[in-house]
Amino acid sequence: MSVRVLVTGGTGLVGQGIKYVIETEPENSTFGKQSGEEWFFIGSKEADLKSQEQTMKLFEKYKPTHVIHLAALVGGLFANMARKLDFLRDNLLINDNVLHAAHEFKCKKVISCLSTCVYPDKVEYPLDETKIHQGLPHESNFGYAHAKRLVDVQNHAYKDQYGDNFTSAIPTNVFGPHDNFDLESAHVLPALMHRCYLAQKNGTPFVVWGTGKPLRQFIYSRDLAKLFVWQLRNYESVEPLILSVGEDEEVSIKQAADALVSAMGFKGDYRFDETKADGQFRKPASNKKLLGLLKGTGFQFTPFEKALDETVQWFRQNYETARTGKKQ
Ligand code: NAP
Ligand code: GFB
Repeated sequence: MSVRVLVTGGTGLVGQGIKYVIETEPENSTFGKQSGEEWFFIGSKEADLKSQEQTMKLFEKYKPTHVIHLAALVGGLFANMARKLDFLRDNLLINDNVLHAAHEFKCKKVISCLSTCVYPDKVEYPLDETKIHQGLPHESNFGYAHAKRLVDVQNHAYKDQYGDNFTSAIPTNVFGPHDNFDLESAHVLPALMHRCYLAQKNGTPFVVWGTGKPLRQFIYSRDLAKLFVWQLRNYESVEPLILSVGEDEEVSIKQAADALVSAMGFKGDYRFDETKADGQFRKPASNKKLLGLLKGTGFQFTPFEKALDETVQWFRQNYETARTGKKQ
């Protein structure tokens, strides 16, 4: 029985991480492509998933048996603060179209992507899979957060009414090659990497936004990719699964910026612009459920510094073609 995996959002940070893993891990290994599998990595140029018609045409073309649904309007804190309606509406449209098409085409399994920022801002820590709906998300990204939370509701409704095998993953903050490095819309690590690169090139100060005090957990895109491949093959519950490094890996924005300065070998002036927002103070996610399920797979997280080094190297080598926003 052939397996045809459609990866929506396949041209982005996480999608390209999955493509890298599928293409580099040994065939038929735990995280590698299995014989008989075909993988399709789709971007918005092939189909605008906000359109139901284009979504149905995409599914008609590929007839996927499985879907890893990553496509979304995605951005860091500042993009979310500026465009709450867009982040709500675009993602509602994309998610409803993809899940509807997956149902119509009788896909055997769909994993959709939430994010640890969907969690309530005021809830007992650590965040685990049972707490998503226990309060309002942080004000800074309520549009995106509600659209993403609804995917969990949609999954339960498809399961309840039709028995569809739809589930979701909840990654923490992701970074890696093929990220969005645009200075205004990107997440913190790619934005700082780009800003530090320009400071080094132009001999100007490297400015980090906010106080540097908020805390985050960062997962390397290529590690997250392996977890998606594993979840597609081994996880059969409708309940979301947190895909994150451990709570003990939580670092402050300042610690992350310090690690970046060292990875970039930046020797110039480095300071904080406290007039810029800090956003949510912390969102500590527990990966206990995941680690319990991964026993025996041999999965290891890449050490943060190593992952940062690999990403810096990729960024320097691909600066001309990377998504840096400079062409706009
Ligand atoms: P990304 O690099 O911005 O990639 C987004 C992907 O979605 C791209 O392939 C993009 O296609 C596609 N896309 C966007 N709008 C589309 C549309 N209207 N129709 C079809 N495709 C569309 O984002 P990412 O960081 O890989 O995020 C992937 C998933 O992970 C998202 O669901 C996001 O919510 C989730 N996530 C990300 C993070 C993070 O820190 N990055 C953390 C937690 C969860 P184009 O290449 O054509 O633009
Ligand atoms: O990755 P980020 O933008 O998003 O991180 P969140 C924001 C934190 O990094 C804030 C600090 O504390 C910022 O003050 N920061 C410092 C910067 N310099 C910069 C910079 O140049 N750019 C950015 N972006 N931040 C997002 C959600 O929250 O998490 C999204 O808004 C998404 O919806 C993402 O889910 C995973 O971690 O705060």
